Amino acid sequence: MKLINPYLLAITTMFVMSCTSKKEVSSLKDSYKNDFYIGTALSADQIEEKDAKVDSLIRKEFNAITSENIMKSMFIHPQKDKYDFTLSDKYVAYGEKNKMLIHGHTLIWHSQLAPWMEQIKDSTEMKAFMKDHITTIVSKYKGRINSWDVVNEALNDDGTLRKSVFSNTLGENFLVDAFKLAAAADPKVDLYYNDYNLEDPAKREGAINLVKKIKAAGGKVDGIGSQAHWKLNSPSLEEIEKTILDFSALGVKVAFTELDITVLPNPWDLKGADVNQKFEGNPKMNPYPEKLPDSIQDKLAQRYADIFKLLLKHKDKISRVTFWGVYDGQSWLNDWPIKGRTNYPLLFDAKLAHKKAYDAVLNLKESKE
Ligand code: 9MR
Repeated sequence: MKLINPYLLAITTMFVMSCTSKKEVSSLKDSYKNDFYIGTALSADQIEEKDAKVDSLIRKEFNAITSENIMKSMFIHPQKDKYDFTLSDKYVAYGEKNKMLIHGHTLIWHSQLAPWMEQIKDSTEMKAFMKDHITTIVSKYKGRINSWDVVNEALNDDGTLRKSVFSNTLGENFLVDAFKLAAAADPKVDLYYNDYNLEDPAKREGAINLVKKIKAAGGKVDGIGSQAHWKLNSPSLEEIEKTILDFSALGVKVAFTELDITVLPNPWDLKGADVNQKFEGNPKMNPYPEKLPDSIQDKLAQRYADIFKLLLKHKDKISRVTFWGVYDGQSWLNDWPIKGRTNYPLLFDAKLAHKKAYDAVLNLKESKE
């Protein structure tokens, strides 16, 4: 009988152990630490660390955070002479405690405005509002927040300026004013324009023109955020790549700021994230209420792998990739465009377990390192 070589056995055991421990310590943020920040949007409960399991997942996997809702105008500035910084203070403290990149979302957006803001009638009132709102919030967190979405979703899908209380009172100049005010309040913070469907050529062109105009008028724009609310088969990798190249050619950073991938049918073929679109439900529109079939799970994993492969190719141009939520159960896509569905757009499932898509994103790195 042949004896087992003890030397060989020790080497093999060490090898197996090192592979296992590597898998155990792997995380998104560590695997991508030399490429770009990996972020997540945080809900109010997550900022307040209400669920210890979710909290340890956030701290393990992500090194950048965005406030999903709590810094929007209606929450942070509910009345003309009243700000409420209770949750935003906790949010910034959370990011500092965990040494994360802290992103502020968002200063000027037509949606989730406090009712009193909707009543602003003319340019004088609007200028006064913007000066107070932007200066107060940005100065308060000066040196503590790393980057801001200064203006969110100013464009229509055809690339023209969206009608809003801002454009109605100030025209396109509201963007120039917003970027100037933010830079004056914190000259070192990174300032972003953020929008969805930017991979569509017409809207992309609109964003490029907007950023050029803001810069030409003396505004500082450091980056463009493509929200990246995407589908299994669109936008194409070609359009995503063009977007990265076109934006970085403007001399700004490119961030993917609200990444998620819907797997549910959409009869209206909606793209992006216009929050004004709401539709009544239909059971046929909710085909996977219990479990995502393996075939779709595989497609989702492949889609994420394809996307991250492309992002890695252009890592020198990309500052941050942020998922819009930590796990599937909390995603806004369970309630949009139809309320009460079960969607599977992120890398962690409703029970916080890794999905195939998570492994696909990590494997891109581990096969190389
Ligand atoms: O995820 C957010 C959801 O909880 C809110 O109900 C919704 C309200 O407008 O906003 C969602 O986040 C949006 C983000 O702030 C801007 N881009 C589109 C996002 C999805 O609607």
